[in-house]
Amino acid sequence: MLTAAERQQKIDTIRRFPAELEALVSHLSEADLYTPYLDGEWTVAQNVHHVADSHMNSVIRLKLALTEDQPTIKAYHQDDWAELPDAKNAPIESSLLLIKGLHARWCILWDSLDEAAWARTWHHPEAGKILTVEDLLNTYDNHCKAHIDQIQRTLAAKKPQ
Ligand code: NI
Repeated sequence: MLTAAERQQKIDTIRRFPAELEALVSHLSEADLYTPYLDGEWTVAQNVHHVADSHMNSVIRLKLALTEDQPTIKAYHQDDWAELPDAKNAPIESSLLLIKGLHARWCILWDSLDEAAWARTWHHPEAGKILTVEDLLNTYDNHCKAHIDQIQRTLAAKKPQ
C-alpha cells in the first residue's frame, strides 16, 4: 500500500501531464509528428492519440471500480486503435484537448478518494487478475512517464537532415 505522500506524488504526475505533454509536442513540425523515427514504434502523433485512448479507458475503469462491485473491465487492442483514422494521421490538437479535460476530471476523482475507495477492486480479464484502485494509480503514473519517455526517444532518433 502506498503512503498518502506517495499517492499525492503520483496524482501530481497525472495532474501535470497535460501541460508537460503539450510543451513537448505543440511546437513540432508535421514531419516530427508523423514520421516513425523509431523502427517498429509509434510516431509522436500516435503516442499522443494513444494516451488519450488509454486514459479514457482508465477513467472509465476507475468509475466502474468506484460504483460497481468488482466489475470486469473491457480490454481493447491498443495497436489496432492506434491505426484507426482518428489516431494515426489525425491532428493532435483534438487529443491534447481531450487529455486536458480528462485529466482535470480524473484528478477530481483521485483527490476525493478515502481508504475504502483506494482498496476497491476490479477484474482485468486479459491479465486474469483482481486489481485495486491504487493499482490503477500506479499503472497510470507509470504510463504518463513511459509515454513522455517514448516521445523523447522517438524525437532523439530523428536522423540529421
Ligand atoms: Ni501506452
